[in-house]
Amino acid sequence: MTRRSVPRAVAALAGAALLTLAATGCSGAGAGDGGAEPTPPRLSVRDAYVPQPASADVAAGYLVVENAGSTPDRLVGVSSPAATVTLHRGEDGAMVPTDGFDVPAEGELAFERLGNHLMLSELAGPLREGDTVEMTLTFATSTPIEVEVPVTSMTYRPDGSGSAPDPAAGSSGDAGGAHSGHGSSAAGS
Ligand SMILES: [Cu+2]
Repeated sequence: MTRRSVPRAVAALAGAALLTLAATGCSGAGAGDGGAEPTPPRLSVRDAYVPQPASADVAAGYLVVENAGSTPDRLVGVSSPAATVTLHRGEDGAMVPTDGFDVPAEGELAFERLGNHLMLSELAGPLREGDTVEMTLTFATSTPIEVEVPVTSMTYRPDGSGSAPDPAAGSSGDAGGAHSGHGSSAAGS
């Protein structure tokens, strides 16, 4: 289940697949799955968060877009009343603006720290832990999805992996909620 993103590889593959499809006309990806009708993209969003920014001007947002359908889609834009949101690709520590991110069929598009992220600039006001940022995600195919994204502590990570739990992070110390225990977030549907 640890299918964390391999952003560049995935994007490249998906791009190639799209080109192939365009070149060959219609018909499925030809993946010998005989018979099964392709299902349209079925998207959902989870693990959305904006770490409380150190800056008054910019912040970053992260989330995961899941696609339960057998057709890929593409995130082409994000808007919010709280900020100007642009899509940034993280590459070797640098940020590169991009016009979209592919959401693979029966897969997921994952934004994560030091990687691809939503760049929030021109903040309408300061963002503090406990705030909520409304975002509308726009896709090439699917209808837009609205998400209420919680502003978390600066060091928050959705899975706690990568770094040991920070004992100094005194807030909301839900000890014991090992997996998926972020019941307090208002995100979702
Ligand atoms: Cu950025």
